[in-house]
Amino acid sequence: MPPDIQTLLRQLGVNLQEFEGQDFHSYSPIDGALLASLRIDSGKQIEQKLERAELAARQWRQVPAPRRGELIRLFGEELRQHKTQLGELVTLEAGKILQEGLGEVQEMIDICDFAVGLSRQLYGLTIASERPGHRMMEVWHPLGVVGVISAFNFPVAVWAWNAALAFVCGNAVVWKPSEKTPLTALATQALFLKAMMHFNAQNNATQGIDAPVGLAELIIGEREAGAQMVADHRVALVSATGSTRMGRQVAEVCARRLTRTILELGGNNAMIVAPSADQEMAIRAITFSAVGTAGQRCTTLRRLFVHDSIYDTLVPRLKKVYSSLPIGNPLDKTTLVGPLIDRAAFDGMQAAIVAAQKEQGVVTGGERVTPTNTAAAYYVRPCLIEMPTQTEQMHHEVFAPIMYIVRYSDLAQAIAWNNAVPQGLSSSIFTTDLREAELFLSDVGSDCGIANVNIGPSGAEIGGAFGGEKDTGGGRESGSDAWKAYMRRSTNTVNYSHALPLAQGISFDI
Ligand code: UN1
Repeated sequence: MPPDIQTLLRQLGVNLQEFEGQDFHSYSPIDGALLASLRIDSGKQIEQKLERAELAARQWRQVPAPRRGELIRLFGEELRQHKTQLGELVTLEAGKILQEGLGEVQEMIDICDFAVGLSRQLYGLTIASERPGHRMMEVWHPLGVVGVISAFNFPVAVWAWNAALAFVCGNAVVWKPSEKTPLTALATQALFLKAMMHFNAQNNATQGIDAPVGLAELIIGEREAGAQMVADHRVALVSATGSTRMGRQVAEVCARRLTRTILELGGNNAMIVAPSADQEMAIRAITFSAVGTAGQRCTTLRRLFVHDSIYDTLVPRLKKVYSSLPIGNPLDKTTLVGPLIDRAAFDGMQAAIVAAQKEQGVVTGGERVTPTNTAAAYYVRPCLIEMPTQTEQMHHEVFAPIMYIVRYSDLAQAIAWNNAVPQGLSSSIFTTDLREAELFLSDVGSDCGIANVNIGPSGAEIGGAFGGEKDTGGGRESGSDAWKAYMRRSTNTVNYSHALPLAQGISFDI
């Protein structure tokens, strides 16, 4: 039985009637069915949300960081309790297979755990002062309001990577989700508000400071709504995930008002399969990275460089795997490839296939398939395109399951191709040769934010910093020390002596 949207939303704490209207419609990519018709926020409502968020940030920064972590711990609990429902909603609204919908919620839980630990570790430094009787230190303070723009393909996890860190760092968060996935955003917001309620109930007993109204604001709207948020002087950091075109616009506006950004934009991720590779493993990794989420991850494998000596065994085996991929309803347990998000994605894919053919590409797959009751949806057989060399078309990110394959004979050439595209998110090499692996990871190897050995380019864990270089935008989210982007650094010098020595040995006697 497919889950019923009304029931799911109710279980997740969303009263849909509150948000219903005729401004825009949310359709399921599974069968094109209307999921909900919603109101969009007016400019004035967005203004009020930003105002509330600013007031909330001023309050929240007074709460000790480990206590802020407690709120995120409670939110993690809500996610654990509602993992199945939220995962199903992700599948209904974004079309990814259920395992991936659940995996996405698991990423949210993982980042909550990470952020709870982090809330006791927002470490600064002490620095050796050159002056006697002086102490220098570095302290991290909250920024204020953090604006998050997220894309349809990870409709809830991307918000969580940003928001969980931003909250423990003492900020309020205003979220503008993709207009293609408003329901998962409403559900996430409802779960967060529930965690806030539990947090504030604890405070009744301990007389702590409450999680204030406005700490998490959600903007339902289209492009203009995001633009209003990005341009607003109260937003101290904009973290945006989506196309390079969108990111460039965000960067321009933020640069003008000298505001920080974290940009996580297009990827055009490659894998090199070297002669010594474990081919069994490589084939599994290639298939998951290239066709998982129907090729709609920013980390999706899009370019495959196969060594000449193994090309004629590996590529036919890959074609065989591709020919029997289970494509269909993402709620079915046996499905591995769900639908594309919409018709525009399908059209973009078909145009890319034609462009690659003009460049002598030899195409396998890529055609539309229509499982039962899906006439209004867009399912495709994932596509392999064998190219004579790395061509112009391969420099573009096409958000669909197209993988270009090129033969190489010299590793230096393959690494040069890996780096020759405008994007720089993720990359990988399959090899058991230590020299090749280390070269790929070295200063002269992959120029991407993520470089893996014997793992595909997608499916990163939350513990590492996530993001990439060049047209990918340069930002880092999620693990490692990415939290520092959500805080401002203050350098403090304290003089505990009775003299006033100046730095640089300057004497300035009056
Ligand atoms: C994205 O597609 O925007 O590494 C994020 C991965 C996931 C995140 C993808 N953890 O594939």
